[in-house]
Amino acid sequence: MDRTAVAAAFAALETHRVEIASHRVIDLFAADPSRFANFSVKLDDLVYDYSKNRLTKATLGHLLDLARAARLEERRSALFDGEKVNATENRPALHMALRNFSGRPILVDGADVMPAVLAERKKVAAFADAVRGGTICGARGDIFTDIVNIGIGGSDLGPAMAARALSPFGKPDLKPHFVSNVDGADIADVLAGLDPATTLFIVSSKTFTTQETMTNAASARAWVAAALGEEAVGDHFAAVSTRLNKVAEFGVKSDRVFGFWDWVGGRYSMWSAIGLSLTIAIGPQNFEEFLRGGYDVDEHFQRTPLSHNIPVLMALIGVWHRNIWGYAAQAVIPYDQRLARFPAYLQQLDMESNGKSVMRDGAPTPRATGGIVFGEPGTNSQHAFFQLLHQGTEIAPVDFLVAAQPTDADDHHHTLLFANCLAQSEAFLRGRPEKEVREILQAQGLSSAQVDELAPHKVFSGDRPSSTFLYRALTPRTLGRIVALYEHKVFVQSVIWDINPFDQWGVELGKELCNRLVPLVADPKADVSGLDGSTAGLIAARNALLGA
Ligand code: G6Q
Repeated sequence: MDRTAVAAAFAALETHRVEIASHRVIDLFAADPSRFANFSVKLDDLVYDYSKNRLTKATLGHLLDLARAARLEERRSALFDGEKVNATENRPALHMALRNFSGRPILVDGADVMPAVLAERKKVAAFADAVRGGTICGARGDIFTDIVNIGIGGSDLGPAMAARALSPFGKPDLKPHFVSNVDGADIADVLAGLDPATTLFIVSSKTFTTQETMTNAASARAWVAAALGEEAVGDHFAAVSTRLNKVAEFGVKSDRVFGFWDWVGGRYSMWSAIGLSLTIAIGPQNFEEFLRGGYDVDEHFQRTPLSHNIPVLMALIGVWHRNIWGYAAQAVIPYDQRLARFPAYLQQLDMESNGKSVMRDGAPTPRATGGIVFGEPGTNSQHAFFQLLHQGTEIAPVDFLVAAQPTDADDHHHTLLFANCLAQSEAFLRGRPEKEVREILQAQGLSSAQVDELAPHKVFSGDRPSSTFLYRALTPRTLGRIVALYEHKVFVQSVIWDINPFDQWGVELGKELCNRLVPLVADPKADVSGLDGSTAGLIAARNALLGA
């Protein structure tokens, strides 16, 4: 990247900010009756409306200059060409190969990975069909009714989010469950409702060393063995990993082990065999539709001019908000209850990828990188934290996601849901000025003293940014598109900030310190004098509470 050109593009954006600051977005709509058409893009049935953000054609021009200065197109080619874009781990990031329907080869170190990708997908599909059809069953011949995925982070959040999102595409007599936390309450609560004879566990772990997953897998194994006998274990476990030797040590039958590759990052792995639980839940055909949704976006991202390229626009608008306006948070509000886990999924995708303070060459970043992502479904969030979004001192741009029609719910409910979604984005845009508040209060018959007292509390500044994603219905293909749009958005932002979005060294220190603390926590007599005062004090306080 040309850092001087990037700095110049940022400086131009700063200057432009001053020019545009006095324009209210609602006035931009009044001045341009085609604003919605001019500032929205379609990808098949998905509409991305970004017209409610404070930006004009000139803003987009400056943002596109920034993208070019950062050599976005070159970096995008490097990503898709399988270059080792994850330099600190010396590997490419090629999750796009997992959803490549082009028939074109994808090379890693000169070798086409597609034959192996397709073979593994076929194996997953055959296993999923056999479990769904009852030809693969439990040790006592029972048909599986419950699938428990044991995994964490990238080996949990994607499949868990998608299984919930796509539950109408599931089989009523086959329920997916997800256990992730090392807190024993997690697995205990899931197992409490299950019958070992009809439960299949999938241990999902890229490394097959993760503390939480290995601990939960051991507990699940013991639960099966206690109920059905040690010899039954093999019939009740499958595994997904890149470390096939470690899986063999755990005792999973070799024909129930599914692999993927180190060029698939954990948080990008739901497209791989890590999606096994999801594939069993919704069936291989629906899973393929999900993959096709991802592929639609890969094609769109690679072939659409930057000015109409949805992930590029999402990313640049995010940079405009983050770096030029200083907004530190981004809310993601699905008006779609089944996307309840989408904000959590996105938190990992975005914050683990772009929560970095050094650039690719190790130098400190000169400007802010990834912000805080949070969200909950609407309408629930309206009754919780929207107060701050409307009237608080922090401004958090909002992404709304909403379907045109419900997948299988009541139309009247959906009309209300949809109207709520639009009402919120309209309120963020329009606000309610003091003059209007006063008129309303006067019309309600309040005295002028009462109006003076109440009016300031009822003013909404408005002019708060939001974007809306509208899609026909939450189908597997739509979900694939939504996930891939955000993946590429995160990538584009990493290019602008010149950071590596594919590593996650920030999660290592805690793991290391935990390993050191486990024996000190386990043994009340352990010498904790080498620890800081708070950590030692908390261990001692716990020991006291336990009477140890
Ligand atoms: C994701 C991260 C991380 C990872 C988990 C689980 O990008 O690498 O969230 O997915 O730590 O790791 P394993 O799959 O190796 O158990």
